[in-house]
Amino acid sequence: MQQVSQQLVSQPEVTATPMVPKTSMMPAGRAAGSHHRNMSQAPANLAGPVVAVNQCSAISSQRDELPIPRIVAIGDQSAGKSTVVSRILNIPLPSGIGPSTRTPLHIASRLGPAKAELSVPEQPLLMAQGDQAGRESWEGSKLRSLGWRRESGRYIKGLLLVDGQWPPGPEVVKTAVCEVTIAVAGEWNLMVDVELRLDWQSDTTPNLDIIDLPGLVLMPVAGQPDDMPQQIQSMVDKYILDKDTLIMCVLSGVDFDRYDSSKSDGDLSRTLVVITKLDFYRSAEEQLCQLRCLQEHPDNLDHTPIDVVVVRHP
Ligand SMILES: Nc1nc2c(ncn2[C@@H]2O[C@H](COP(=O)(O)OP(=O)(O)OP(=O)(O)O)[C@@H](O)[C@H]2O)c(=O)[nH]1
Ligand SMILES: [Mg+2]
Repeated sequence: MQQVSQQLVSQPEVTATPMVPKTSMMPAGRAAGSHHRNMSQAPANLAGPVVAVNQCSAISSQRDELPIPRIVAIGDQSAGKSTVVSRILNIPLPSGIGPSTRTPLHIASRLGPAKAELSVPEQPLLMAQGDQAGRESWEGSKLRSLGWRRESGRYIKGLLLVDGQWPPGPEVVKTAVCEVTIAVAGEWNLMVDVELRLDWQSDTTPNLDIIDLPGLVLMPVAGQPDDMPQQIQSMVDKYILDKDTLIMCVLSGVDFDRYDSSKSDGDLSRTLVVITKLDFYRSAEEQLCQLRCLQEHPDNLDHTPIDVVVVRHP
């Protein structure tokens, strides 16, 4: 997890706040396990790095078996989740005012031969009831008219040009995500728990799973059922349940007061906080003041997230 955090910080447009990463607060005694024999020879201030190097060596032989890091992006609606995910993986994704992400989008980024495919399970695109049950719905046939194919229980759209050239054009992913979102969730404001999967592979892409979720809301808007806020919360709860998943909690810099650690893992031990939109505050002083608000937030007095990073708008 710390490694992921460091990758984020090293993005050109990202700067870190002074908050101390949780992993660096580990007591030296606990870090120096008996199986790290070199520890006794290391100067005290190098203990941490030496342990880390030893641990890396110990696991390097099992490297192929290490699980792919998995990050889920959560936060309030329009906080900037998709924008941050776009920047991490360099994939232009739909974003904008109002509910933009309306289904979970699982991006499976892998190192390998060029491949870019968006897919969705076929079930929501089949007729549910009546004589026609199980047959392709109007939305399914519309998708096929837009270049999607039906294969192995899924609707799939290839996003590379026929010659397989990497990367896909700048609008291609956005367009495909919008097409399939409309097919499974309708034209308007509905959110549905139907996971889209983007297989994204090239010789320059990292091995990483990121899931971009719909944003949390307090109240339903026109066209949404009354329990839309609870439905979205359930989606988030389901995705953050896995103890090996890192939670990237995206906060708008203009809405700190709405931060609530109960929306994430309670003790924040799996949470990385990303703060967006500080550019709304013109002066550096105002921006610092907002950062202090977060650090002084009661929820954070007892718990420290893995890291807090501030992202700059392009
Ligand atoms: N000024 C400014 N605008 C931002 C920043 N980050 C995102 N935005 C804008 O905020 C709007 C919402 O961004 P999204 O990335 O779609 O937000 P989201 O959290 O994914 O939204 P939902 O999927 O609807 O929950 C877009 O118009 C972005 O361009 C930022 O740091 N500064
Ligand atoms: Mg979004």
